[in-house]
Amino acid sequence: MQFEFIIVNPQAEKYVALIQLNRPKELNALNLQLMGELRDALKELDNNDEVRAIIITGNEKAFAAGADIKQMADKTAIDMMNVDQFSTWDQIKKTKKPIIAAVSGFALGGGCELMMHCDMIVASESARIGQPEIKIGVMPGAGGTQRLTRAVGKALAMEIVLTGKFITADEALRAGLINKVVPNEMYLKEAFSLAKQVVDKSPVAIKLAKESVLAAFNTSLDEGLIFERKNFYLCFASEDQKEGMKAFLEKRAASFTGK
Ligand code: DAK
Repeated sequence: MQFEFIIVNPQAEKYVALIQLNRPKELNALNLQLMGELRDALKELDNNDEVRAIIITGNEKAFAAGADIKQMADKTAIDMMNVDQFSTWDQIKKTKKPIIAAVSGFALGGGCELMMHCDMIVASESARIGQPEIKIGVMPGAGGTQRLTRAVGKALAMEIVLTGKFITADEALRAGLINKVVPNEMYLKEAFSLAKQVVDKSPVAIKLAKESVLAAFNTSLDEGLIFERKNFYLCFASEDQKEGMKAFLEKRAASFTGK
């Protein structure tokens, strides 16, 4: 998979794909081409049976410093509305395989929103996270007000969105926004280690479990419980369920095929 602004390795490790955002001079600002490439890569990786988890990363200085301000500065409201950006955000949302963000440096604006679209987040100590759109006369537009508020609660979300302040990785961890903070040289390694703990499980059960956790954001508790139950029953249609339980009873490691 050849792209200009992202580097994709479908087999960075066994069953684990890596997408690296690659506009380092612009701190990985998310221009439209990069977003289109990200959409196409995610779609392809989601359909690739050899991929069971996807890591999205940037570089040590920046995960992504937001949407490309140069590209947006002169746009009208109608231009913004007509740009096909949501196809990428929608693709991230509908990707069935787990996505892990490996974040170092700036994760701001659209970069923070991209990070929050991922299922788990590993950050380096130097990560600086925020929604600074307010400082340039706008506000979050790709889910920041909604996902951040659900993750960290109203008080901190208001502070981040209304002042544009950055929070540190430790603050993000304490607020429940991210999974782990590790020394700078470890964040990518830690993301692979987390991915490894996912990809040796049943891909069928992983997909159904991811879908069920995400359903919690859009349903009442009773609806969510019904959804979960149906996905639980569906696991029993898989060979992986038979293999998983048989392996447990035979006291051996299970070998899951995703069937
Ligand atoms: N866009 C374009 N270029 C950027 C950029 C960005 N967001 N962030 C940094 N750069 C560029 C800088 O212009 C500079 O380029 P040159 O001047 O060298 O050509 C280079 O990257 C290095 O940046 P700095 O010189 O500023 O580096 P510093 O270390 O001094 O500062 C910084 C780093 C991250 C604090 C600073 O660059 C900064 O404040 N950047 C802007 C952060 C920001 O405001 N982000 C939010 C952007 S608005 C939507 C989808 C998405 C969005 C909205 C709607 N829809 C689907 C509806 C998202 C909106 C946003 O993210």
